[in-house]
Amino acid sequence: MSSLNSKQLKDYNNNGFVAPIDVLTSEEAAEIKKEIEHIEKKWPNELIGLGRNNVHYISPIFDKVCHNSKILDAVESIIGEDILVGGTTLFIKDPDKKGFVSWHQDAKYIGFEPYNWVTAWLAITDANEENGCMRMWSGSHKEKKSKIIKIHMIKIIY
Ligand SMILES: O=C(O)CCC(=O)C(=O)O
Repeated sequence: MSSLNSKQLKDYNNNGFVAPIDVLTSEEAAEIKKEIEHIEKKWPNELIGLGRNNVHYISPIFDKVCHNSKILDAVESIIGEDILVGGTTLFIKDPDKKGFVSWHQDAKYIGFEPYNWVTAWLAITDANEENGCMRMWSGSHKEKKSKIIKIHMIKIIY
């Protein structure tokens, strides 16, 4: 079922993104955060580097996120009902870490062509400019792929 209205679709086409979309209840967000903390405690070296990719393969909680009907309905509004999850990535922003994600275009790094896929960026805790929210460069999807290098929540690629 498509869920984006015509204004949201227009925003998506003009800006390259649509936000915010209310997806998780606070209970669901808390469950996901608890799962991350559980994995970090039980397997302290797993959610590091490439280990942050595709956690939905091993975690039923993350698998559930991939099947979240609110996300899928929004994705369907853009690419239709034939949907495949291409991967998930965790961007864990611990308060004591100074890391950052520089400007980049996902198309340059993800490796799927043609570029008819979408990504869903999902905040598990409150995200703001002080603690590391995502910033989008409005309209940059209409420009050629940039030469900006990616240095380094959940991202789900549909
Ligand atoms: O969460 C961020 O700050 C960046 C996420 C990101 O790079 C991405 O979704 O491609």
